Amino acid sequence: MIASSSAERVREIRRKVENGERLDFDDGLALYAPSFPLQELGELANLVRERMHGDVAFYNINTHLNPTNVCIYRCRFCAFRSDLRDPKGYVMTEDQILQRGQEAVDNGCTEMHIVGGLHHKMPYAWYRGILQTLHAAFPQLHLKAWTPVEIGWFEFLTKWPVRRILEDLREAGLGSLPGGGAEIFHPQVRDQICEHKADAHKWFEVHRTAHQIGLRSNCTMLYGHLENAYHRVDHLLRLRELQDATGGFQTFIPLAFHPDNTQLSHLQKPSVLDDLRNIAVSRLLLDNIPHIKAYWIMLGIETAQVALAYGADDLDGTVRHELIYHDAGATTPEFLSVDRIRQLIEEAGRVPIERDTLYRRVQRDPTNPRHWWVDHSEASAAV
Ligand code: V47
Repeated sequence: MIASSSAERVREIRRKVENGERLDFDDGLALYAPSFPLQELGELANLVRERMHGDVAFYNINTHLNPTNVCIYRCRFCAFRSDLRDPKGYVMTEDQILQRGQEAVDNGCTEMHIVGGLHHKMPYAWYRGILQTLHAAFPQLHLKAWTPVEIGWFEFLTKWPVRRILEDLREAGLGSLPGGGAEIFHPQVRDQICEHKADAHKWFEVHRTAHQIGLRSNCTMLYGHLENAYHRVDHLLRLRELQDATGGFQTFIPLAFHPDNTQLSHLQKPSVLDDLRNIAVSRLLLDNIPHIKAYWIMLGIETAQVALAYGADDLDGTVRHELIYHDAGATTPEFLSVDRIRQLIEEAGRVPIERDTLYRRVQRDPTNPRHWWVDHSEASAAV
């Protein structure tokens, strides 16, 4: 039974969503309150999702590359990082990186997602060289690489401004920026989980600059650790504010915290209900970001499938070589085949559409699926 004031709040939010009005901070807090029925929240988020994308659900064929796990930082939520002298630490050679590029192309990948640690000894030229080597060998593969945490580190190494670094990386082959490193922007939480690394100001400076020079990027929020609803709403509205100014974000990915092997291993993993609530609230608050991604690696396949009815319109991709979540206890498979992803989307009552990193529809040669091209016809333009 919902208290009458809560019921009124639900009605008011429903009215706003149905009329396409923007939700405010207090609405965000109300959406996160357990008294806001999850089913109704999902229904509203689905209304917006269908308004934006109809029945379509996107996926891509992609792979991950983490060139090193050695990192100067010790973020409390991270199970992936290693100390310089720890036997777990690794640095990939150029040959290994090229092999991964070849494997990606052989598997028909359109995208490689590249992030890693801030290695104590590797110069900026090494990070830039990874892009240059891959781009020269596999020019069709979109390189979505480096977060503001790495870019901030490159700033320190080169003493160049952010804009010059991004332009230099783009020249080397950078296609877009992934959404990582955002965690929770509010200093009350950020100072407890990753106090040394790029703060909210730096994170936004990098994405703003990327958008200004014409690069697209993604954005994320790591939830389910020390933050509360206030910090989550604050985080989402900061993203919405930058998007109002630049329009450069393509997709938002809520990331559920996985505690195993981290300094926060005493915490519980967020529940499926919290996962679905986060998907739905982000669809409703981020009215200006086109896509909401249900990252199946992190949510689990079943929850990601349900999320397609709670505001999400994208499942991410086939994904190979993911380490960040698997090191932190994710039990999802290492990889999903295209047939399986399409089946999951169809079972959820949606129409699967393969996209590239920039959400353009991809066509494949049925006799040779490794051969692909972007469909530029107007009828097939991705939303
Ligand atoms: O920034 C690290 C998170 C992020 C853990 O742009 C953890 O398309 C949960 O940003 N439990 C990196 N989360 C991953 C990321 C991403 C993933 C998929 C797609 C895209 C995209 C971006 O992973 C980090 C951090 O927020 N993370 N450790 C952990 N133990």
